[in-house]
Amino acid sequence: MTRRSFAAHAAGLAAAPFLASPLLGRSAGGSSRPNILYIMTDDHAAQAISCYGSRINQTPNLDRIAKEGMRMDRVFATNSICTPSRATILTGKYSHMNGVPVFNRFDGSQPTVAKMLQQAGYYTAMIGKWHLGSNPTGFDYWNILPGQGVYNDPTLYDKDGSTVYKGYATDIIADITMDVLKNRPKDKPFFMMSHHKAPHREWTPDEKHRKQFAGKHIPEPSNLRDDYAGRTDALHEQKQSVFRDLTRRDLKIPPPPGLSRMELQKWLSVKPAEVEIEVDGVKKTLTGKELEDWKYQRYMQDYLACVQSVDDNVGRVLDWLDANGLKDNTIVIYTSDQGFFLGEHGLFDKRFMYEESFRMPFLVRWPGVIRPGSTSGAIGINCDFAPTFLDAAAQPAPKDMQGRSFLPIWKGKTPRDWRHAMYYRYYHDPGDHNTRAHYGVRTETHKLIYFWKKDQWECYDLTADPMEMHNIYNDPKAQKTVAMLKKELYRLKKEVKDDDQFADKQPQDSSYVQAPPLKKQ
Ligand SMILES: [Ca+2]
Repeated sequence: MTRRSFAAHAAGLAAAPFLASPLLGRSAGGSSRPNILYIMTDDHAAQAISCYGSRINQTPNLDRIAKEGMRMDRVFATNSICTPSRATILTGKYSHMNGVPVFNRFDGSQPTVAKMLQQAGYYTAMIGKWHLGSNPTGFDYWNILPGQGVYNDPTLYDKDGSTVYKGYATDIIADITMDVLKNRPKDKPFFMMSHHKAPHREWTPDEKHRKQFAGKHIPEPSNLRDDYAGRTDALHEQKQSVFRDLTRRDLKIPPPPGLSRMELQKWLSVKPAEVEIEVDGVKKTLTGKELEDWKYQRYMQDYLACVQSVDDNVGRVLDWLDANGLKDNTIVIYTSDQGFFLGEHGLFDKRFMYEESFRMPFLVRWPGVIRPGSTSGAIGINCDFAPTFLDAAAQPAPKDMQGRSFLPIWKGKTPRDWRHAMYYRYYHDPGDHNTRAHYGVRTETHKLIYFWKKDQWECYDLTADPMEMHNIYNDPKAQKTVAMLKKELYRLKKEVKDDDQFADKQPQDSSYVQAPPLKKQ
C-alpha cells in the first residue's frame, strides 16, 4: 500500500467505528477461516527493526506490517537458541516437554500445530530454514535447507532429494514462498511457514546490500564496553564477545592464496588480535581499540545488510499477497526464532536471558480484525504461537500446550487473567560460546536470573535499568523484590512442569544434517 492509500485507509477506519466482527476476515471465496503466513527469520533482533525504534537501520516493509496491524513489544523465546525455539513454536511446549533443550533432533512423531491444521483442512507448507534434525511432518509441501544452509547458491531438499538454487538464499526463499502460494490448492485455507536463513552468522550479504552498508558508520550501543561490574561469572566467562570472539570468517578477511581446504578452514576460524586493512591503497595494521571499533563496524555492516535483504523480500511477498486478493483473509506474521546481541554488553549471538537476546520481534497484520497501528505490551512467549494459529483456524488447542492464544490481544481485549510473568530456561553449557546454563523469570518490571550450575543470581529493575547493567540481587533495598521474584520463579517452574528433566544431562547435538543426493534432472 502506498503512503497515500494507507492514509486514506486509516481515515476510512477513523470515520467508521472499528468493530472486530466475526464476518470480517471472511474471504471472497466464502471461507471464514483465515490463511496464515508465518514469516520467521533467524536471529533478527527487534533493535534492528525501525518500528521498534532502531537507531541503526530502516526497515520500511517490516514497519508496514506494524502500521497495518500490531506490534507486540514483549514476546520472548523460552530458550533462546534456534532448534529449541523452533521445536517450541511447533509444539506449543517448553523444551523440557518437547524433548529439544539443545541442538538435538526433534521427534517429528509428536503432535504439532502443522499436523493439527492439516487435519483441520488447511494446506500446510514449510519453506527454508528448518534446523530440527528430523524431516518435517504435518506439511503437504516442504522444501528446506539442510541444517543452517548457506547464503549463496543454497541447496534445499524435499522428500525426493536436493536441488541447488542459483542465487541468494533470502531472495530464493521468498521466490519459493510465492511460487507455492501461487500453485496451492485454492479450495483450502493455507498455513505457510516461510523461514529465512538470514541474518544468521556468518552474516553474508548479497552484493547490492553489502555495498549499501560498506563504509556506513553504525552507532555503537552505550554498553558496548560493559565491564560486567557487579554481575555474576557468566558474563566474564562467555565467549561471544564482539572484540574477542569474532573470527576471520565472521569479519570477511580475505585469506592468503594457496591454502588447502583444511588450512583455509583453520585460517578462517582464527579470532584475530590484529588485522591488516587497506585504506585508499595504503596498508594499515589495526590493533587495540582501533581494531575493536573496526570489528563492531564490520559485524554490524554485514548483519544489517542481511536484514535489509529480508526487508526487501518481505515487501515483495506483501505486495504479492495484496495484488493477488489475499490481503484481507491472510494473517501475516513477522518474527524471529529469538533476538540477538548487536554489541550490547559487548556481545554478539543470543542464549542469555538479557532483553536483546531473548526478545522476539513480533509483527502481525490481519485486516478487519487487528486495528492498524496498534501495539501491545502483554507478555507473550513462543509457546503461545501454536495455540494462536489453532484459535485463528477455529480449532481447540490441546490441553498440554503450554501457551495461550494471542487472538484476544490482537482484537484489543487482553484477558484480565493474562500472564504478568514468564519463565525461561537455557541449557546449552558450555555450548559454542561457553554461555552458562540458567533459568529465570521476567515480569513486566523485573528480571531474576539463576545460573544453577554456579549457584549465582542476577536481578534487574527493568524500569530503572533497561540495559540491565546493575545487578541488584544483593542490594539490601531490593530484598523484598528479590524474595517475591524468587517465589514467582518457582511457582512458574512448577506450573510449566519443569522438574529439571534436562538440568544435568542434555541430549547429544544432532540437528545438523547432510542434504540428501541431488534429484535427477
Ligand atoms: Ca536463531
